[in-house]
Amino acid sequence: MARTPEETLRLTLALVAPGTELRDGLERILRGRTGALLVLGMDRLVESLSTGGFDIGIDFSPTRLRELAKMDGAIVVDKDVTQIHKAGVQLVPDSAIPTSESGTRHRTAERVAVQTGHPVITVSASMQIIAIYVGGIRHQLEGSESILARATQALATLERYRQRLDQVTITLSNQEIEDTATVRDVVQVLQRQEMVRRISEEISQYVLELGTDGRLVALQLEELAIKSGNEPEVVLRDYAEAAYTAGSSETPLDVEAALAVFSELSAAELVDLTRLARLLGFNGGPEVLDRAVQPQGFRLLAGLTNLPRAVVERVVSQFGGLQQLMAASIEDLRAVEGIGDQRARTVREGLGRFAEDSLLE
Ligand code: 3AT
Ligand code: 3AT
Ligand code: MN
Repeated sequence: MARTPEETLRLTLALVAPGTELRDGLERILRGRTGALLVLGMDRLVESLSTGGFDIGIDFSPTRLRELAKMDGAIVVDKDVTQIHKAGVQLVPDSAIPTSESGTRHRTAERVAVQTGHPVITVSASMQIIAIYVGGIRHQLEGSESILARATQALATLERYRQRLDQVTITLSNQEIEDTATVRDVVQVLQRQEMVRRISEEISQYVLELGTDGRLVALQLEELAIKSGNEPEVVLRDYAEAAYTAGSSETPLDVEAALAVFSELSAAELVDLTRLARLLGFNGGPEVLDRAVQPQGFRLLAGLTNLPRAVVERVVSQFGGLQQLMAASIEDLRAVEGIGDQRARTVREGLGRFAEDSLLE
């Protein structure tokens, strides 16, 4: 399947991240002030746009790249940047392709990127900048300091979002145990999970661009990102029957479809709790937020250690709701396939602990 320009850009950003041979070579060219025009991909089309120059066919290295960049013309490497195929070539892309650049190097780069679909990298001799062209996109590389500054700010935001998510998650768990959960409790968790996910995604992008300069950011991100078992999917599954049971919806929720809609919500829709309630099948005004709902128990069960997914599924379908599950004895639990003495006790004690914790709150 063809990649979108955005996906290709992401991959290219990883290829030129600090710590890579390609970045090393580009930095050398920048310091040498010669400039460069580099095509990342070799095929018949690139061949047909190339005139003059030399067929090289050697392994890629940063110093070789720097030496070849002293010549006029473009350098062609393969898409993984392991081989240098050509140097000193003049590229003649279709002049009908519009370009907003002015210098001949950059006009050529923009056109070749559009025409071939390969990423094209320029090092400007006159402006001392490195740019990546992919499809119609131009992305200027930044120094690690400025990316780190933005990453640090985003991490601080993530930390606040994560704290708030933890709060609303504890609240939901307590209400579920006491059978007093409302639509509001549920959609608040969904909202906070998605806010955490979105800012985490932004930070992953910085980590990719930072390469070896991003190790610390990557560690902090890992620590603050959403815990597995507390994803929107689990919450949606827990309440897939809720609107149906309440008579607000004709059918149970299609969790996959709801997830797809959820991840596409605009920032404005995401802060609107009644919009999120509609996602669960509760249509109407703010009053729907006070409707009582009961979970299936997927999320709380997932929080108990060592239970394989298949066993969680069976337990949930056996009891059909968290309250019934809370009322189940060890014998009841042991009757479920895949649940022996040990697991029955784990589930029983785990749920008991949730109940105690919730009374202590
Ligand atoms: P020098 O001896 O270096 O001046 P050259 O033939 O090696 O000439 P370069 O590739 O170094 O040429 O290009 C130098 C500048 O000439 C770069 C660009 O501003 C201009 N230039 C080259 N080809 C074209 C073109 N087809 N249209 C407009 N300007 C061009
Ligand atoms: P700088 O910012 O000055 O580096 P520019 O976009 O102003 O880039 P120039 O016209 O100054 O570009 O050309 C600089 C060099 O770019 C000249 C030549 O080595 C290379 N170059 C320009 N056009 C082509 C082309 N069509 N194919 C290969 N190399 C080219
Ligand atoms: Mn120039």
